[in-house]
Amino acid sequence: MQEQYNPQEIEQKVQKHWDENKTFVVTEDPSKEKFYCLSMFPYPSGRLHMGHVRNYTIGDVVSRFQRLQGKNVMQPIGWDAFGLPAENAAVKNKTAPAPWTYENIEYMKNQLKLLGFGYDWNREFATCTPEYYRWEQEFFTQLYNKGLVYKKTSSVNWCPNDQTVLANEQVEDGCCWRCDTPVEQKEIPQWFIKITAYAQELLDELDNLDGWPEMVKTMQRNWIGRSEGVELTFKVADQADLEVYTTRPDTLMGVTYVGIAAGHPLATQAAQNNAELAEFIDECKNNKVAEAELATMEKKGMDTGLKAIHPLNGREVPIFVANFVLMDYGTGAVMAVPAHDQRDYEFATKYALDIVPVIKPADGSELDISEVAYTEKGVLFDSGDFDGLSFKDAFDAIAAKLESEKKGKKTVNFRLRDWGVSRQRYWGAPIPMVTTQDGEVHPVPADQLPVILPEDVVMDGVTSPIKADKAWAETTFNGEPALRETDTFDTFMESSWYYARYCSPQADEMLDPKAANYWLPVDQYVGGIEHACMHLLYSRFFHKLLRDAGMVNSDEPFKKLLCQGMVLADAYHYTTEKGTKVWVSPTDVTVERDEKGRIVKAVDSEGNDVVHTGMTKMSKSKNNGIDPQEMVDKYGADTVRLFMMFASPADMTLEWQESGVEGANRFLKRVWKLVNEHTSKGASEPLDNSTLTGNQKALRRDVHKTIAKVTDDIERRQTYNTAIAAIMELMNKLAKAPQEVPQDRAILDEALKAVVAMLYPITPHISYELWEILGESAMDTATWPTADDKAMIEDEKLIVVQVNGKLRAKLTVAADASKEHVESLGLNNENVVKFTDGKTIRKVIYVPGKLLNIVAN
Ligand code: ANZ
Repeated sequence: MQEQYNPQEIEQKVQKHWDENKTFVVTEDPSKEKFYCLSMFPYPSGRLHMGHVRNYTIGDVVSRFQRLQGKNVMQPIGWDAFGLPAENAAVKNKTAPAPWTYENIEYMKNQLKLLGFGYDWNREFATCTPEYYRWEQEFFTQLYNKGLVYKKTSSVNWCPNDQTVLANEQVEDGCCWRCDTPVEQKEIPQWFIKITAYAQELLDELDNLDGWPEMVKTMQRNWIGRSEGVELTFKVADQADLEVYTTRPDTLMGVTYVGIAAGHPLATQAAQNNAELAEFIDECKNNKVAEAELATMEKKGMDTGLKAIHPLNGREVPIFVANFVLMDYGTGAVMAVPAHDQRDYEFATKYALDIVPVIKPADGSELDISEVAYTEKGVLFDSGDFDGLSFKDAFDAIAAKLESEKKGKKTVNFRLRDWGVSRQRYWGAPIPMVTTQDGEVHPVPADQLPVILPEDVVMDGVTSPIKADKAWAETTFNGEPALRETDTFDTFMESSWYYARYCSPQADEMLDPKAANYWLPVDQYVGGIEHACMHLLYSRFFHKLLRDAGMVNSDEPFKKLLCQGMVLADAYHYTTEKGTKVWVSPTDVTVERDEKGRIVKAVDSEGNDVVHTGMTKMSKSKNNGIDPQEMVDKYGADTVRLFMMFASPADMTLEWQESGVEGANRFLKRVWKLVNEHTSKGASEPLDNSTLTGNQKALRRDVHKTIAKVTDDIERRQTYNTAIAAIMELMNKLAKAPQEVPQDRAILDEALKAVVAMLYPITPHISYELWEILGESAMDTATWPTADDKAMIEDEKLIVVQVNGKLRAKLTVAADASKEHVESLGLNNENVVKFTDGKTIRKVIYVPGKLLNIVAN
């Protein structure tokens, strides 16, 4: 037995034990209930950061808890290993992305082990290896054969100086990050997967995801953006018909012009003999706008000179190219109703176009469009046969009329676009397609997969090595010369199915359906909210593709989702003479606080006064990241884990405070001390319930109530912080509990075992060690403590007696005492009588087991 808690020694020993015994390696066992717990796998950037530590600690707590519940728990880990940072690092360090990535993986793997996460390391893989991406390549070719993949030209960021495509992150303030040249938009052919074919299902099934945070579901619903509207036709003299999509057919009689996107064929047509218009179109194309900016950006347009004929009243309206109309939404054309749409209103005001109101407020109030459009749904007027109709009735009536005249029909539209998976970068999985000399594209036959990405390359920082090396692309297809696709997949491809590959990571096929169907769906997924849309939607989509390919039999990949909050830390800076801000790491700052804990002075290690800007997300730019490694070295992994789980609810932001870490460390020392003091006195005798005194029973009641609360907090409420608080409270009571007679020791023995077991998911190393010290064996296969219902029953209750709202007496009664009995005891209590004497008792209210309230005057 050891006097001092020595985390480094214990953690090393226990981790070695886990490694050697392969404690967390699992296989399919149909006789056991399975539990698949997954934390989003890391990008191997070099070192773990606190965000990782929080994410992985939560996942590990869930996994270990489920393990003690007797389930067959799989918790895998791997590496999301492709991506742009590796290319940048390779250029900077004059290496290739592959060795940089593999080195980082080795380093971070060791860091994960030092934190004691219970992973099944046999399932580890990195997505940048051909053993992984070959299945993705094969699957892509199958999707192509099913018609779910197509090629289309689409715009990319283009640096005309470097002659290269830029990723969005490489565009800074509209300019190339390398040479500062203004970035242009360039149309190039790219590959798309038809996620839109699954839009309705992706939307509908959100309703079944009870274990997902409402916020994430809402974000996905908005991202998918289903809208119901009408597609209708405007005739254009001597031109093809112009289709528009509207969600407000009720406003049809208020149309005063039609807006088309710069990329619309009609715009191209009109620009042929109109140089000014052609120039304007070019300008629009180069200004890529995010959809969110559409509402606020300056509205610009130009008349095409063409006229559209209104489908119902036959009037001619002008056709404008307008910068707020998107080419790839709806039909790329809008019927503009300036009186009732704000964008149209601003545009019409600017270009002096007519504004014709046709909707008025349903409540009879005055219509006012002198400053802004009236965009509410109301009642129609000046709309001929449709006057007086409400939105819903007008929608149906106008749609029916258009339909009967073959001028339009109801349609559903989605904001969701097909998934563009081509990237013009090197460090990604090659897209397995070839082009023969006749210009035809073909998927690479399965027996020629994988298309391997060469790893031994030299990066010049501009051109992808597989684009620079012409020989790489040369191949044959059916004996004929062909060229390979030199674009690589979006790295979201790899992260869309890794959770499924973990079920059979070595299988000589994409998935072993038996293993996949045993483990899937993931029971608990843990990760950052920043993935609410892209990753979590693409994975849901991929799961449905896998299902439709017969590989899995479930509809959704993740049953429950927990999005952990960000980790924040204090940020400090000073300003140099030249006016630049220098951010100073919080570990280099000494602060003075006032009696309320507010910072009154902060100085860095060089004596500079620094300004405290509050708690912000740990980030490089604010230099306020705390290195987990340093914390583990200083306090041990268990302390870091405990602090992380205790400092705030898992889904809320966590404020990193070293004083809090020290507090967590002190708590573990107290647990260590109490267990050791207890066991140093030798074995305790068995518990004998029948002989316990009132105080002993009360302490046992606390123990079992704590077990019940902690179990519920961890399993159902997922409020790990309150579970830990309850354990801490119990520990305080145990530390004060008398140790005079043998049954005192028997109760403490039971209580300490419960405390150690309940702490195990959170602080597994110290628990492992203390469990042995308590004379038990193998914590990892122990069972979670169960609350004893009988121990929780109170045989006595304390009743507070009030007279006219003031406390006058406290009564101890049997827990099952009747209302009448408690009332009579209360009313006859000496002190109560003093305040009721001579008065009339008006009312007696009894709150069972708690309170007796007497009203007298
Ligand atoms: C006429 C109208 C009148 C509209 C009115 C709105 C209000 P959601 O709900 O997002 O589907 N629209 C259609 N295609 C567009 C495109 N390619 N680029 C920009 N805007 C486009 O939006 C549908 C509405 O957005 C449509 O309904 C159309 O404007 C516009 F008082 O048509 B509306």
